Parts: sequence; C-alpha cells; structure tokens
Amino acid sequence: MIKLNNLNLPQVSRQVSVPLYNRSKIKTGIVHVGIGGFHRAHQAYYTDKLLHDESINDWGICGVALLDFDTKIYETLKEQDGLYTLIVKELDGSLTKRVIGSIVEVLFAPENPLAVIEKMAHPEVKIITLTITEGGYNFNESTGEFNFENPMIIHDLVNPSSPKSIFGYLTQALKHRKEKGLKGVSIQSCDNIQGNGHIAKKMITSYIKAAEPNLLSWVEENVSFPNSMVDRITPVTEQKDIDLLLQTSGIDDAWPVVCEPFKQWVIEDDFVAGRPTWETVGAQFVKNVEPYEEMKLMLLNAGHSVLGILGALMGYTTIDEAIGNTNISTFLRIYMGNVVTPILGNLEEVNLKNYKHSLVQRFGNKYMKDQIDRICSQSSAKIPKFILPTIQKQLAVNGPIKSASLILAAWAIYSIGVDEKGSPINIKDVLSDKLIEKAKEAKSSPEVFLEIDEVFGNIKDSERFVKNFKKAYAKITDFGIERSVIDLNSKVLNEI
Ligand code: CS2
Repeated sequence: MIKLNNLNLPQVSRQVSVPLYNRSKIKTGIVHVGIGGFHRAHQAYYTDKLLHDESINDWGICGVALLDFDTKIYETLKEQDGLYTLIVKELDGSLTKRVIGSIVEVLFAPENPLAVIEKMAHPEVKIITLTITEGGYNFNESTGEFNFENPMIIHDLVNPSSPKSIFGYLTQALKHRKEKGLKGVSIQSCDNIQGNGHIAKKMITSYIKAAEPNLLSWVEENVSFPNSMVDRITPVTEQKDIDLLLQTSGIDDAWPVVCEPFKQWVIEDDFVAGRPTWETVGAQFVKNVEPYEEMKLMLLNAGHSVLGILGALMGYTTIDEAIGNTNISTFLRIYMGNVVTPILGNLEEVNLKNYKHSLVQRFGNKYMKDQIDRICSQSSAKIPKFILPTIQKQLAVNGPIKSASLILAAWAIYSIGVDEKGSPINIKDVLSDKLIEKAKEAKSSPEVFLEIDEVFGNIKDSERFVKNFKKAYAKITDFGIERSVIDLNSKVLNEI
C-alpha cells in the first residue's frame, strides 16, 4: 500500500501514470476556487497534460477551498501535496488511472482569508478560475439582479478584509492588484450557466459597485471575463472507488476522482494577461462560445435533469438505470430532438446528430453509476438554467411544450419527497423547505408550485404553459410517471 504524496511518486509510477514534470519548479499562474471533483476531472486534468511540455512552467494551479464545508477536500489535498488519482471509467468497464499534479498549492479560505486575497493578487497569477456551482453566482432568477440580502454578502460589506463570499474575495484581490499597480487578470467561470463569463462579470461588478465603487473603472479596463463551455461527467467519489484503487493499484488515495472518458472545453479567447495553450491538449478557443454553451446546457445538463427527476420518481438510483428504461430514453430523445434542437443557435462546427447520439451513450455508461441523487441536488438552481430557457423559446413561437411540462410536473411531484414506490426522497436543495411546502400545496392545485418566483420567473403568466403543466400533473398522479411518458411518446411519435 503506497500513500499518495510527492515523496512516493516514483513508487506510484510503477502502478499508474504520474506527473513527469518537476512540480517544485512550477509557478502558480492560476488560482482556482472550488476544488471539487469536476475541477479535478477537467481543468486540472487539461493543465496537468499541458505541464508535461517542459517549456511550460508558469501555469500551476493554486486550489482554494472557500467554504467551511470544503475542509475535508482541503485537508486531503494538503496531506497529499495536491496530488490525486483521476480514474476514468471507460465504456468497456476498464479503468484508466493517472495521478494529476497540476494543483501545486492549496489554501483554505476560512482559515486564512488574507493568504487567499494575496495569492489572487500575486503578480504571477494571470487567471482566476471558478467552479462555484450554478447557484453560486448569487442572482435572483426573477429579477436577474444581484441578491444583496444574502447573509454572506451582508457580512462581506461590513467586514471587507475578512470576507466569506467569492464576491468579497475577488473585490479585495482586485483592489490589491490595482493598489500594487499590477496588470489585469482574467476571471474565468467554469460553471454550467449560459454566458457564464457575462454573468460572472455582471454579478462581480454589481457587488463592487456597492462595496468599492472607486474600483469599477479599473475593473472595466483591466479584467476580462471569458465565457466557456465545460464538460465531463464526474460522479461523486464513493468509498468503493477508493477501495478499488487500493485493490487494483495499491494506491492509498483518500479522495480520487472518477469520471467518464469524454471531455470538452470550449473557451472564448479573451484573456487580458495571457493564458495557457490549453488548445494543445484538446481545448478549443473560439470567438463566440454561446452556441456551444447552449447546446451543452439544453441537451446534456437538461438531459441529466430529465433522467434524474423521472428516474428518481420511478425509484432508480443511477442515471444508466434511468436511461436503460426504453420508455424514458424514448422520451429523452423526443425532448432533445423535437423541443430542444429547433431552438439551438447556429452550430456549424458541430454534428448535432452525433452529439445527441453520444449523449445517450454517455448517459448509459453503466460502469460509471452516476448518482441520480447528485443530478437532482440543487435542482432549483439547475432547472432555470437547463430547462426553462427552452420552454420560454418554444412558448414564444407557439412550439411544442408537452414534454417540458411533464418534466416540470414530475419535478413538482418529486419535491413532495416520496417516490412512486413509497420510499422517501431526500431533497438536497438550498430551497428545500420552500420546494417541499409548495409541492405539498400543489397536490390540490398544481399551479401553486409555479409560484416559486426565484425559480420559475414569469412562466406562470403563460396560460398555455400552466394548462399543459396541470394536465401533465394530473396524468402523473393518476397513472404514474412511466404510463404518462408512454402515452406522450406514442402521441408524439404518431405525429411525426
Ligand atoms: C450535471 C452536471 O450537475 C448536474 O446536474 O448535469 O454536473 C454534468 O454532469 C456536468 O456538467 C457534465 O459536464
């Protein structure tokens, strides 16, 4: 049994591939906030590959754990010198393992806020990247504006030098950069939000306007916020993954990351202070990322939510089980093909048919066992970004909305917290109390669920949508989700 750390790398290298560059010579050029599984399966993986080019030594990553909740990952990475194993679960069931070395430093913000601010304001740091989740941008879905009522924001406005929120940290770091006369920096969101760079910019500058108004013009001139589309399915690591690594390779890694073989990263080429040549290791730099983002969010992420919500109601626990049900997979194909595809922007460089086909294959990866629980968690932040835009666009052209209405009705029933077999569902969501309360009220009048404005915005104003939603709700309550799906599938298929 070999404990994973710097010292043991030569021994580990007899079992799996390891970083072949001198990690002690790598300078930190990127500060990344949010060192969860996704970052470690995606950006840190691409960067590790890049650092194998021996002419490159200035793009190491400093991983920041921002919240108290992140103590465990911070301690694990610290203990392992930033090293961890990436275990790719291939479609044929084989495992490809690789130790990733691009995270060369880790910081725990609650323990030492100043160290994080100083690192972000370090002259060698050129990019600050973020995976702070879809809900982390602190905007109100119904107004689109920054939420100043958030207790963390209230705290940060009063205690600027010991912030808690990402907005407080970034503001202080940018202020330090300005005061030191440093050049600008790029702030790159890697979260699943349409126009993630635009949203990051809007939210950060809203906060700065209130906290440090004198900084605004410097930010306008010196900071860029590139948009990007990120993709790699990364389930939550389970104890059995840790055990499997130990059994198959003798590596004692307290927190390896498991993921699928597929990966994609499309980035807007807008970096004020330079950037790594990630294109040499598979990323794509383009002028306009929006069509790629839209395609991924409305097909992959929405597809996940569809499989997750419908699957959870039927008592499934993994995504491959849900798509393994042919009625659900047919429903998903109809949703992707008839409802989403027509609203997508111009995607000249992508073969959409192949893309959708590959999604079905990726969702079906039965070795990955991606958790429905993971997919359904924080749905109140996901549905508005993954599904509502499609509905709004279809409503605007009087297009098909039946399957989308069924998805939202299923979510309303899911939110009661019991599946169709009578087993409890654990709703993991910042809005769980409200969701459950409204879901219970909705049993007698389903449209009440749509009154959660911070999730649904103004969708309840569409009579057509509300009518379809109520119909779908009644159908699921009377006949169950599978029969409702079969019924819808047969009607739509007959129409084509
Ligand atoms: C998932 C994503 O959280 C979710 O609902 O859809 O985490 C998804 O697996 C990633 O975006 C894949 O790139």
